[in-house]
Amino acid sequence: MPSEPVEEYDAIVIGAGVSGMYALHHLREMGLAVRVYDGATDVGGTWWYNRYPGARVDGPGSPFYCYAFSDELMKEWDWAETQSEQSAVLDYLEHVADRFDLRRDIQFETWVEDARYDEAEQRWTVETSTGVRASARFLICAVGALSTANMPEIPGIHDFAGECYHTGRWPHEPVSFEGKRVAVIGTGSSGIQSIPEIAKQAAHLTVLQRTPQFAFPAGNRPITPAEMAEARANWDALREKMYAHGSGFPFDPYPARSAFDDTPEERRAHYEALWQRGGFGFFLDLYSDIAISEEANATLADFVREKIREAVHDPETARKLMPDHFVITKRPILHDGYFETFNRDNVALVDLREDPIECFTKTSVITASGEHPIDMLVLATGFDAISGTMLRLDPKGRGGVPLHERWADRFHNYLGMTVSGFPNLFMIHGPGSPGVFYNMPLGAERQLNWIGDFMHVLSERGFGAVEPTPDAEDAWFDEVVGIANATLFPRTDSWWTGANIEGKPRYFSAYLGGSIYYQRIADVAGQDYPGFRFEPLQASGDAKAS
Ligand code: N01
Repeated sequence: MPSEPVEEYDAIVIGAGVSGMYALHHLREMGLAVRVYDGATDVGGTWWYNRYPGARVDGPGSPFYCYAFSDELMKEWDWAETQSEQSAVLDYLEHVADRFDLRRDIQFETWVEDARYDEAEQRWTVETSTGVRASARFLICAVGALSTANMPEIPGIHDFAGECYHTGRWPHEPVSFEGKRVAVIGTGSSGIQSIPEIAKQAAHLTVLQRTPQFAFPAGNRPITPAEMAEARANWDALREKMYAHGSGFPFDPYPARSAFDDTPEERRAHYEALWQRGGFGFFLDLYSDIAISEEANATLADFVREKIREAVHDPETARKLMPDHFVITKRPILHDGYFETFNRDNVALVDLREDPIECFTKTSVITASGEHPIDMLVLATGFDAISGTMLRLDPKGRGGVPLHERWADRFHNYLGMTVSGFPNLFMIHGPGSPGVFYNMPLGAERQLNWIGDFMHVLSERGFGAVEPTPDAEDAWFDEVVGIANATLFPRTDSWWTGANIEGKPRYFSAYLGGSIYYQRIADVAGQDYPGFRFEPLQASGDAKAS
């Protein structure tokens, strides 16, 4: 069969989620020919896939979990709640796609199955699941930091004959729990958001918990019209605040006070006030040493453990729910009635540390203590995060070397966006960037603005290819790890450290410096891009360049 002709673009974007949508808009505004591929049927990425019951923004939330590039967009969109439901975020993203006419350059239901760099042409060629082949000078990987589902390999799990859903691959058709015996594996954000909702409907719910979690009141509430009007009226100043704050949200600067600057009574009162207020602001108004000092951390951990003890009636269940890691060193979770759910008669908790899963049968899960008959299994088991989807794509760089070889020991990168041996490839929210530690729509915008400027410089100066030097990557690694190692974060097993995926390089791969990162990349541009190696445009690449 003759192969499809190769479509030619300036840039190919993989992924039509929050980052890919802005990549398309921004690069198209620059006058580039751009094509986006996505496996889903519409825009939204993570918000298209994660439709499990209870799915909501579990970060600082609306109205500032949004794009900041368009004043009109900010001013015309109404957010209903501080912790927007998944469907509300998806509505917003669909509106963005309509408003900026994005869909005409996106090919949906199309997986990029292979991406290869051609050194002579200085271009990337992609092969897709629909047979379309395309080539472009630049490859933008907007593949998502939390998009490759972690499917646990437990003996017999494939024999289980009941319904089985991963929270990150939730069906688009309604799922009914009525009258069913359901088991949920996993008590991260997805588990803790969905468990109270499933418990309300199911005949019986068994929660299979490997690691107990610290969770904080979501404090979700309606956003009043007056609040929306105020946000719009002050948008310029709020956007400046978003740019300045380490989280990318318009908060006041982090407090500079140590937990031990207060008396135990004052400290408790401070925690109690934050607890009553709820929401992600809890973590932004904490003491400055909570993530640095074991002793400071213990003051908050003890406070939350006390709250769990108060919420859960059965002391034995409360004991099993007691987390023992440093608080906030696994992704902090916002909950709405999670701990109280264990007071229901139809909910049972299995502590897998004491009572591990042995296997699944057609109709049950068997743990060391016995058999639990179930009709449905919900896998809230998370993702091969941050690097996993880049590795699933596994682009082939210079000499045909696949990324998985380059990343065998660690996720070599410079500025969290580029990889040596992979010229003209840019990652959004990849390892080495703040990614999940920052307001992700704003972070994507800031990275893509930087990338757009860089592309412009390359074409102005007649360069055909650019990539970082291995030395620059090593120095960046030292910087990323150096910042993380000054905190307690790397000392806890989490998806941040890669500990949830067997065989994955174990280290804290996100840039923890918040807005310092954006200053760092601006400085690199201001100093004319130290750490990069440039290659003149080849004659053969010239013919296809825009
Ligand atoms: O995944 P997780 P998630 N046997 O990795 C357990 C974002 N998010 O989907 O802790 C038994 O946090 C695992 O146990 P352990 C948010 O950033 C955003 O919940 O590894 N258990 C853990 O309890 C979040 O942090 C939103 O010991 C197994 C759970 O499964 C990130 O996504 C909503 C197991 C996985 O928790 C990931 O959250 C939801 C096994 N074999 C999520 N394997 C919104 O903003 C794993 N576990 C809307």
